[in-house]
Order: sequence, then structure tokens, then C-alpha cells
Amino acid sequence: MLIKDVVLGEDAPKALLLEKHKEFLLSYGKKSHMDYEHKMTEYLRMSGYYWGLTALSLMGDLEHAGKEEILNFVQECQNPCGGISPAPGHDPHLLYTLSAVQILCLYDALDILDKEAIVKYVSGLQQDDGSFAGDKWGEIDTRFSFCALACLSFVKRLDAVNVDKAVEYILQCMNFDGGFGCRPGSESHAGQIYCCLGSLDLAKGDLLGWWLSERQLPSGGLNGRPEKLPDVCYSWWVLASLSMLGRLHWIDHDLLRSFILACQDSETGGISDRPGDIPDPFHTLFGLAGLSLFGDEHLVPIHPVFCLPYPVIDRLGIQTQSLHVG
Ligand code: GRG
Repeated sequence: MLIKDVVLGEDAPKALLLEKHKEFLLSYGKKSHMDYEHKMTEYLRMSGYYWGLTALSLMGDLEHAGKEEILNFVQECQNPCGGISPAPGHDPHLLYTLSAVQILCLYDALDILDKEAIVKYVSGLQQDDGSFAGDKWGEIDTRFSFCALACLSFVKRLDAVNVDKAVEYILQCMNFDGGFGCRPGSESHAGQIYCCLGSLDLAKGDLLGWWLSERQLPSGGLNGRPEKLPDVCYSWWVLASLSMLGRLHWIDHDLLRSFILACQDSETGGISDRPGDIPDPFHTLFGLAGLSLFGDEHLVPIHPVFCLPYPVIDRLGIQTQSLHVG
């Protein structure tokens, strides 16, 4: 099998640059609305806020982000149909509805949205076969099953959908190699496995654990599927899935840590997908989240299904078993 990998440079960072990452994320949030990159990423702004704010809260520094401005933004993004858009003027989608709900959980502010409208929007996207469309345009993906079930868990309304059917559909997406894809018969991919496991909170599976642990490359980084380059974000998709399976120890912690640390930008702060690339909030969150799953003493512990700090989930009193169905 072809093995693709990268080389960690001698001068790559070897310590976790927390203060730099805080600076990076806070300045990212303050980018001018006229900034080209800011404009071009508007279609995923809500998730951008979720990545940045959750990363900040893992570093115990949520209070420096402009809470009021963010809560107003989230409120402005709820549409009359109940769904939430990535930014005002864009179409609502399950991806951004979940990000918005997660942001509100961070701030203990779920009440500022019309929760019943969210429940109506999410449940309206379930199909007869149990799958979920991401929005009114109808794309089906196991990511959206996760978004739907997680949203409903946060607002404590899982009863609003047919959970048995949702499980049935996800199980149809399980492959011979123990992994899961985005639809029945689609290639196993660590991101989709996270979504499927998160949704099902499935029983232990050695085959799946083996497939996931095979994602680690000699550089220490993890890839999302065979023959692909490592990417820091898989430190989350793979580790969170292994954590749900009780097999976190199947990954070499020290090796992965060196890879994540090497992906830090020691000048600007932030973490990138691979050493030497440009950092962004997505990879900063999932790098820190992976380190947190491994119990990094500088970070707040993270919940492997909800991808929010444990204290937030504890405050909400949500049990992962609420997703445990079938
Ligand atoms: C609450 C954390 C959280 C997430 C919400 C949207 C979602 C649920 C999960 C997304 C899971 C996923 C599919 C992650 C993978 C993201 C990614 C790096 C995709 C790139 O895929 P390819 O095929 O790249 O372009 P590779 O790495 O295979 O070359």
C-alpha cells in the first residue's frame, strides 16, 4: 500500500504555544469585514465561530471573545423556518444549526433562540429511510445525522425524530473494514466514523478500532483514510472515535503530540493542517481538542461526542447515553 507522509523539520515547534494561539484566535475574530479572506469564508462563519470559541474555551480564555456581538450574530442567523445560517443572508443548514447551538451552550444561552423552531427544522429534514438531509436542497450524509441528533440532544428533544430509523440508516453505512462512510457503500473516512459513532455511541468494535489506529503515520500525524497525507484535524476525528470505543491508547500519544506541536506557527500562533502550512481556527481547535482528549494538563477536558468542554456538558446535564439507541 502506498504510504504518503510528511517530514517534521528540525526547527518545528516542540512546546505547546498556548498564548500565541489565544492571540491568533482573538485577532482572527477581529478581522475587518472588508478583509478579502473574511468575505470569502462568510459561507461557513458560524462554524468558524464555533471552532475559535471552543478552542479558546479549551484554553480557559472564552471571556476575551466579544460575547454580546456573537450572541447577536447567532440570533440574526436564525431563519423563520427555525434553521440557522452560517451568516445573515445565507441559506440555513444543519451544519450551522449545530454550530450555533454549540456556541450558545458554551455561553449557557440556549434560551435566546426559538428552540421549538429548531426542533421543527431539524425533524423536518429526516427522510423515510431514517437519514437526514443537510437542508432543503436534499444532500444526504451521515454528518447530517450527527448534526441532527446532537442538536436535538442539546435541546433535549430527541423524541422529535425517529431515532430507531436514524440508527438503522447509519448501520447501513458501515463497511466491511469496520469503518463508516457518508452514505451506504461510500468509502470509510475518519470524519464520517466520528459522526456515526457519535450518533450511535456504538458498542465496542475491535475491527473499527484497528482501522482507526492504522491512521497513524511514522511522522505521528493521522490521516483520514489509507494512502492520504496526515492532517491535524484527524487528531480529533480519529481520537474522538477511538475514545468512544475506549481505545484511545491504540494511538502513540507522544508521537501524535510532536506532530501537532510541529504544526504550530510560532510566529503568528495557530495550528495548521501540516507542518509549515498556514494556520487557521479549524485546525487550531482540532489540534487542541486532540491534545485535550489525551489529557493535556494545560487544557480543559473535552467531551468526545459533543466536542465542547466537559464543564459545559456537565452543566447541561446531558448524558451521551441519550444518543445510545436501538
Ligand atoms: C461537532 C466537531 C463537530 C462536528 C460536526 C460536520 C461534522 C459534525 C463533522 C465533519 C466530519 C468530517 C467529514 C471531517 C473531515 C474533514 C476533512 C478534512 C475532509 C477532507 O476530506 P478529503 O477527502 O481529505 O478532501 P483527505 O484527508 O482524505 O485527503
